[in-house]
Amino acid sequence: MINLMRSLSCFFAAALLLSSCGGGDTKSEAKKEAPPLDPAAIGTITGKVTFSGEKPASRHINMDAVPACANQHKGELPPQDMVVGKAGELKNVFVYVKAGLPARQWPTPSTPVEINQKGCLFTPRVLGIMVGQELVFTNDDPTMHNIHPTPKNNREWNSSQAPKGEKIVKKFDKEDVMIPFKCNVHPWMRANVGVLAHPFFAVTSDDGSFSLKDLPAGEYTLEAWHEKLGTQEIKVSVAAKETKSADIAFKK
Ligand SMILES: [Cu+2]
Repeated sequence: MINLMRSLSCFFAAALLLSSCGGGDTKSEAKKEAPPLDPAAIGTITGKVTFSGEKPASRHINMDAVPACANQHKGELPPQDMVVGKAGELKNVFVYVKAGLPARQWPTPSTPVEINQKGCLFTPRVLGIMVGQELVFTNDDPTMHNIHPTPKNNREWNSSQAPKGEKIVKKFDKEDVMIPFKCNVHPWMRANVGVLAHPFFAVTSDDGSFSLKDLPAGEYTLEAWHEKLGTQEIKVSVAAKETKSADIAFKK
């Protein structure tokens, strides 16, 4: 009877306070950070992303209307949305683990990531951050910029930044692959940010390479995202202490 009374009062308390009874607060328990991974049980996936075929149409950037920015570039500025090397090396591909990770919490880095506006370009153009990690915007230009993300899962916002103005610090509280950013003043300015709840993502460099380090041994689905070419998925398994090679090819 006492147990029944306790259960009932617990039920009503829960209904009134929207809090759980017995077994602790599972939400806050789930948020506790898991212990570090065993270094003997992790591996690396590394690879190269290439593009073959006919390049999709891509626009040259003409910023003659803004001499303060145009002056910062020598000659014609090549397209930024499709950067391909001589052997098809594809730059600015966001590669990340889409599925296969163990269910656990991954600590949010305390170091922020930065996007600078210089010569009327967002730099870097593509990057990844974790949920809750700080994203800092700086403006090195002697001109006003505007930062305007249009997310799928996070709140849309829109902030203007004065010439060489105060930095703007933002966070995203939900996963989002990818968030497009634009500048409402300069229509060619674009950036793309992937927000994930884990740290297993990379952006390909000039040589098309990427590396996903400290992955628990397992079988994964990787997705590669490119702003003009869309997405590709591959399955890769990595064993403990292994460095697995996994190349990704985009064709058009
Ligand atoms: Cu701008």
